[in-house]
Amino acid sequence: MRFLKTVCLLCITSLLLTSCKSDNKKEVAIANNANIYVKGTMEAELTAPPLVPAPVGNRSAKKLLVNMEILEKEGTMTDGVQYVYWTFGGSVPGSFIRTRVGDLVEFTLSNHPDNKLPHNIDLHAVTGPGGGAESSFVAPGHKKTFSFKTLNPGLYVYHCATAPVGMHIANGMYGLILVEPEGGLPKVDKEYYIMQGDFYTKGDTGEKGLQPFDMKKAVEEDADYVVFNGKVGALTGDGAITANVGETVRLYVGNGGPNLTSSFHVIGEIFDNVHIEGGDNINKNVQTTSIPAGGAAIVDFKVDVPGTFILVDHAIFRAFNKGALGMLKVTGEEDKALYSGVKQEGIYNPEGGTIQTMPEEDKKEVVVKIIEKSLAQKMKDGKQVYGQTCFACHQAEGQGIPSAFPPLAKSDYLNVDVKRAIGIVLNGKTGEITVNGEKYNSIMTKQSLTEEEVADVMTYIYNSWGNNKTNVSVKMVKDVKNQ
Ligand code: HEC
Ligand SMILES: [Cu+2]
Repeated sequence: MRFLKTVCLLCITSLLLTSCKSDNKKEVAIANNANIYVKGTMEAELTAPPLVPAPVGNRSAKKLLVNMEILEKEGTMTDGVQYVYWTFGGSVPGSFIRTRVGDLVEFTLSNHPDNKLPHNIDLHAVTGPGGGAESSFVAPGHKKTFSFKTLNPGLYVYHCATAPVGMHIANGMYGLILVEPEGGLPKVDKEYYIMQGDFYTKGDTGEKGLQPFDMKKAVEEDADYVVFNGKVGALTGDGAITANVGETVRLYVGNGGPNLTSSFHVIGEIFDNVHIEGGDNINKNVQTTSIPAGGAAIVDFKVDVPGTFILVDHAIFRAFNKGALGMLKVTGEEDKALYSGVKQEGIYNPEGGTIQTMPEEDKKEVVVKIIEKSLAQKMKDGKQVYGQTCFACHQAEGQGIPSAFPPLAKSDYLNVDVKRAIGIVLNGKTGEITVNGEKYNSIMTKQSLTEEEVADVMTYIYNSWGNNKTNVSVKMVKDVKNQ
């Protein structure tokens, strides 16, 4: 008995000792960081997304002055939809702050006199009560200064923590602060700042006008918009981030929330390295990384082939219906050994089991004689084609989806020019178009339909939902095809 007790005691003591040891290591590291000598003062460079300030490199720890101004201002959520954003530094997400471990950050938060509300800041990089929130609470027309030492390297979210906290965050009050390790992160060619956020408006997704915040939807986590960098399309078109073939790209990705976790993914790329949750752990060869609300990740990858790579929240309806979609445009030489593009396009014939080349010329001869179907028959067949292909984008009643897919119901664009409409279905369409006064700038892919199917589906569309009742014949389709 006595012997057993002694053994047990020994066990427990050794267990305690080992666990103390690993705790100690961390404490020692942080204590060391706490002791890092601060040499000189400098003003922090602050940048609006998608840009980041220059790397710290091997500069020594400094007293770093951060001057941030809070601005409440109206901005564009998507075409025709305005929103009053509350911002750190005038942008959503707020200005990027870049520090190194051991810096003594002297933070001054100014609340512009035109603002209506008090605000503050909670930086996850701060070791201290409320992450600075208590010391930084500031009324309009005032400023507050507090300081903190950066003890833990990593990528951290900051946000406003003034009640109602959820509402301040939902209105755009979040951003990222990077604490680089001693000597800085490994050098890369391009660095960008991206932050996801979910937004809740009184009107439905895409409903026009100045949209107020909707508390009920926010509580129910029923987001109208899920976007990168504060608005639909912030990172598409002219806003796309860029790189050249052969370069390494690092993305500092944050998630402001307030509610939704991001399944961050770049279509056509694999992350070579992911600093999981913005910390020290590096995971390699990752397809999609999970970024919690109030969390971040650092991802990097080399771009090997040219093209447009789409950044998404892979909870995919958010990408295609709520705005969580951005673009990385890579220019440079193709490398067919790495990515071939379409090698061969042909007709798949399950009966014969072989792939043949497209017999474009022959086909023309085979279908010379076509007996036009009755309107009723065309409507029936066209409806089926619609349900199989067009429906996914243009929706069941041809109503479309605001700022993504134009309506086919009562579409002035459709009704004014039947040849053009047939051409779009035959050849696809890119570039800006205006339908019923709304602008669309997206991509409709070429539909692989027979001429008869095109005639049927166009007839169905023209004879539904208040359109002009054109009866589209196979001959009309042929004419457009051959013109
Ligand atoms: C993958 C999504 C998608 C599918 C599937 C699709 N479209 Fe489209 N369509 C679009 C987009 C996007 C545009 C706008 C293109 C632009 O911005 O240049 C468009 C534009 C159009 C237009 C002209 C604009 C208008 O509203 O009148 C017509 C007509 C049209 N599509 C018909 C069809 C028909 C018919 C089908 C099915 C056979 C179809 N589309 C399938 C996405 C799609
Ligand atoms: Cu606030």
